Amino acid sequence: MFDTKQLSHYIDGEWVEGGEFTSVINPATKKEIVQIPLADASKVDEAVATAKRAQKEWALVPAPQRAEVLFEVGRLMKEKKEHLANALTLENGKVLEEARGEVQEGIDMAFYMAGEGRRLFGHTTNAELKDKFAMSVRAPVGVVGIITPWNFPIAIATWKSFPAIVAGNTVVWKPATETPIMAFELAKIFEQAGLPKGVVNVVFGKGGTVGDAMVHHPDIRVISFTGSNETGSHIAGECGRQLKKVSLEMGGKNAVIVMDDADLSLAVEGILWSAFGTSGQRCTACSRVIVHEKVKDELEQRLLTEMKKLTIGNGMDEANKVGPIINQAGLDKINDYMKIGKEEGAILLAGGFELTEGDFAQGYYFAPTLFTDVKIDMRIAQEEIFGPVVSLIPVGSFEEAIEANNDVAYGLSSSIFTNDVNQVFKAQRDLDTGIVYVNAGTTGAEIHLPFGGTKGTGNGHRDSGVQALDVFTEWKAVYVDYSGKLQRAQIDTE
Ligand code: UN1
Repeated sequence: MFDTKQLSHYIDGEWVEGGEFTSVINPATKKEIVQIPLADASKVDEAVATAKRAQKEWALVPAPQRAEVLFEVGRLMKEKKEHLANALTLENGKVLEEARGEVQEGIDMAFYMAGEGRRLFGHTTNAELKDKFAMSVRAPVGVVGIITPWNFPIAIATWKSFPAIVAGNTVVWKPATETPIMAFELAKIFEQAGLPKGVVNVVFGKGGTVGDAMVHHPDIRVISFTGSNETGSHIAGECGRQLKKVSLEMGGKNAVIVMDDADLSLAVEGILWSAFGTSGQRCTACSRVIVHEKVKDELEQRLLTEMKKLTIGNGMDEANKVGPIINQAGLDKINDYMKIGKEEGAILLAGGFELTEGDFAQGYYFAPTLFTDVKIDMRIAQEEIFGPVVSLIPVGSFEEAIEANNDVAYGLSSSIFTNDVNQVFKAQRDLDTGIVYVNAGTTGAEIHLPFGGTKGTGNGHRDSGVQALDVFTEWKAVYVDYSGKLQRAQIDTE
C-alpha cells in the first residue's frame, strides 16, 4: 500500500524540497492521502538548467542504449503493476480494473518506444548531383516540458516522456496536483532503471506558476500539454509568440452513432462502457448518442435497464464499476450542466443528481445520467461536461448522423454501430475526428496508433504512436558531397 506522507520534487536525480505543502485528497473518501510541495518559478529554472546540462550527454548515448533504459522501465512497471494500480485508484478514484488497464497502457508504451530505439527511421534518398549523398535524420529538440492531467496520470505521462527520452531529449514534467503519486512512482522507476540524473525532472506545482514558468522558459523548446481547452489555447498563444513548438490534446464531445440496423445489445454495452467508465472523465468518453429515430425508443429502454445495474462506489472495491468524480469542482461543473440541460428543454430520463446517502457521503459521487430529445445546438450537446452524462440526439438518416457528429467544436473520437459495410466505409471517411471506432464505443485507444483529434481537440499533433516522435524531434536534412569539387544544386545538374 502507498504509505509515503510527503512527496518531494525530483531534480537532477535528487528528491528536493521547495514550496508550501498542500493536501492531496482521495476522491472516494475525501481524506488526505499525501502532501505535495507547490514550487515557484525558481524550481523550474533549476530543473531546466539540470535538464539542459543532462541533454548534451544523453543525446550522445546511442538510441538503442537509451532504449535499454526504457525496456527496464517497462519491466519494472510490469513488476509493480498491482502497486501502481492501487496507488492510481487511491489518488484518481477510477476503479481498480481500469487502473490496471491504465498502468498496462504505460507498460505497452515503454516496450513500444524502447523498440523505437532501434528504428527512429529517417530517409535516404537520391541527390540530384553526382557523387553526393542525401538523407534526413531525426534530431532531438533539447529540453521538453510536459504538462499532464489527472484523468490518466500515468498513461499520458508515458505517451509524452517515453518518446521524448528515446529520441535523446531531457524532460521537465509538471504533473497535475490532484494526482502526484503516479509522478512520484514513475520518477522512482526511472531512477531504479538507471536513467541518468537530470534526464527526467519532476516539479510539483500549479499551472499558473510552474506551468507558466515552463511555457515561458527560453530553454524549453517543446511543450506537450493535455488538459482543458481554455488552458491549452492560452499555452498555444504564449508558445506561438515565442516560436516554441507546442503539442496540445484538449478533450472532446465524442458521440456514438447507433443506426437502425445496429446490434442494439452491443451498442448498449459500448455506450455504457465509454460513457460511464472512469465516470465519464476521459477525453474520449462518449457524451452524445446519435440514434436513428427508428430504434430510439428501444435503445432508451435498454440503456435505462442496464444503467440500473451499474455498481457505483469506491474503486478499491472490485464489485464497483463506476468510481467517484475527481473533486468538488468536478461535481459543481456537472451540476451546472444539469440545470443548463433542463433549461434548454432536454428530457432527463435517469440520474441528474449527486449521490450523497450512506457511504456515498464520504466521496464525490454522481449518478449516471441520461438526457433524451437533445437538440444538436444545446449546450449539453456541445460542451465537454467530464462526468457520467449522456445526451441522446435522434436523427432520421445516416447523413444527418454524420452531420450531427461533426457539428461540434471538438474532434477527438467517434463511433458507429451498424452492420452495413457501405455505411462503415462512408463513416470512417466522413467522421471528422482523429479516432473512429466501428461497432465499439469511443474509448480504448491503443498506444501504437496516433492519439489526438481535429478542430478544438488539438493543434495538429498526435500523442503516442510513431507520430509522437514528430513532436519530440526535428527533421534534419544532411547532404554529403564526395565529388571533391563545388557542385551547385539546381545549377550544375547538366
Ligand atoms: C484520455 O482520456 O485523455 O482511449 C486518454 C482511451 C484511453 C486513453 C484516454 N486509452 O480511452
